[in-house]
Amino acid sequence: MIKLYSFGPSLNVPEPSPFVLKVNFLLTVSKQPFEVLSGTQYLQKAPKGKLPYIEDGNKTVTDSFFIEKYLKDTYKVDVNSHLSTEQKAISHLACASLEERLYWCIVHFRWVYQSNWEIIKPIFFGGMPFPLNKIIPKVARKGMIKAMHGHGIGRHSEAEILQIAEAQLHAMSDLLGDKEYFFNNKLSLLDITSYAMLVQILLPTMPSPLVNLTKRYSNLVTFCERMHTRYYG
Ligand SMILES: N[C@@H](CCC(=O)N[C@@H](CS)C(=O)NCC(=O)O)C(=O)O
Repeated sequence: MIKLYSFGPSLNVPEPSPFVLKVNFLLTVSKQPFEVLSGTQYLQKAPKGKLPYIEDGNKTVTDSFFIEKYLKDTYKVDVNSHLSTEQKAISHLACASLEERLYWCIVHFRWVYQSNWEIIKPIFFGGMPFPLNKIIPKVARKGMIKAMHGHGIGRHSEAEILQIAEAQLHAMSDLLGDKEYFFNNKLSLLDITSYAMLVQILLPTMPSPLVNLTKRYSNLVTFCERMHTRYYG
């Protein structure tokens, strides 16, 4: 059976990592038997130092991109099989854009935005014994801020990060329109990736300018609620 290594439900979402949630979603809809192993200890064991990764027998696959490819190659799990060549190309570019841009806006409003950091700190690190519960959050936050600087998002002001988020949400909203799914009235990877991102903004009780901005796109809010009820209700 496939083992999926994850953080585990928190912040009112099935998974606080959009990448883990994407893989969980893919495995769920593929009806592939799988087991979820949750906990931050798996981050230390992760071959690339990030979650998700999966184990399937003696095979280990890391990164949601390679896991998606592995599931397609090995188990013929292909949620994009109903897409035209052009739709596949749009889907690929849109998913990559959400994962490389919108994701980092979400990270900013979790790890840098002070009032939300105060919320996530006890949730993510509160279970650690003293003095680790004092040291690890500081180290983790510093590491995240360094990663954000390396990526580039960390060099922008909050107002600029919101402009980046707005461009992403606007494009997503225009592409979805009043449809139920992005393409052909049927679930595809872009729906899964979009849901996995949007739910991180809309479901946790962590107010921020990013939440207010996202709520202005009513079709995205409805989409996220519908996907959540249908697949994780
Ligand atoms: N490209 C990777 C991204 C995975 C990723 O960024 N995971 C984050 C959680 S959302 C992580 O494990 N971060 C831990 C760290 O950077 O120390 C994928 O698609 O799986």
